[in-house]
Amino acid sequence: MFKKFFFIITFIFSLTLNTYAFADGSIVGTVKYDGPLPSARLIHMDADPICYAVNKGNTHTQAIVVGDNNTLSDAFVYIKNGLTKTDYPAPPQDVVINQGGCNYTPHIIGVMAGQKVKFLNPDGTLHNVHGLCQINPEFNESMPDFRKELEITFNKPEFMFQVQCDVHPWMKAWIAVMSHPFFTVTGSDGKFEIKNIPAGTYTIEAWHEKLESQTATVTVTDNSSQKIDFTFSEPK
Ligand SMILES: [Cu+2]
Repeated sequence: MFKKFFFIITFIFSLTLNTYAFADGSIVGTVKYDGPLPSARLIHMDADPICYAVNKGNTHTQAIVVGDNNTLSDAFVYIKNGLTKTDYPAPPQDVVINQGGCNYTPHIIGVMAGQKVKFLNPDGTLHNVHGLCQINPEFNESMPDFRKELEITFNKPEFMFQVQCDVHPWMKAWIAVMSHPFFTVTGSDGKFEIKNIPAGTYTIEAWHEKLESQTATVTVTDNSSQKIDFTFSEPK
């Protein structure tokens, strides 16, 4: 009886140890911008009375958005090279881009090939979702006020293409269609974390639409959290 109990305990302990020993690593860090800030650009929302009403007037935008301590928003951080596995399945969740307020939110997304992207149109005005893809088929879909959702699936990996609204020329978003799940976009705190990375040596890139990309090489080991910070300074 005791022997059997001892065996079970040893077995459970070894399972726990194995799970721990083979847990994947992660990469964390902060993205900053220390260059000159372009002046805020006026968006003429009054080109469309509905956009103007939702925003309660005209708005301003900045091509480069920084938070406290120069932390950079909308940087796309991802594994560029080094993965050995290639068959990562697309997650079942949709990635949503909201056109509310006549702006795309979020401004930049990553999605896996085969994963669905859903464009929402809550304002009751006309939009036109024009994807300037080159590897995936280019698309140009009208979304009149009554068309509240548009679903598009990109089947081939394609790094960064622009989506624009031909009705409201200030509306621009960016999409990266990825072959793997190791990517993220920074918020206003500039922080990023990419989890569940198998042990290996990788090239990590931080991409921003207006700034020269930054890369770093990092070796991820099991159970480790590697830290990399990126600082942008050069406009493209
Ligand atoms: Cu629009």
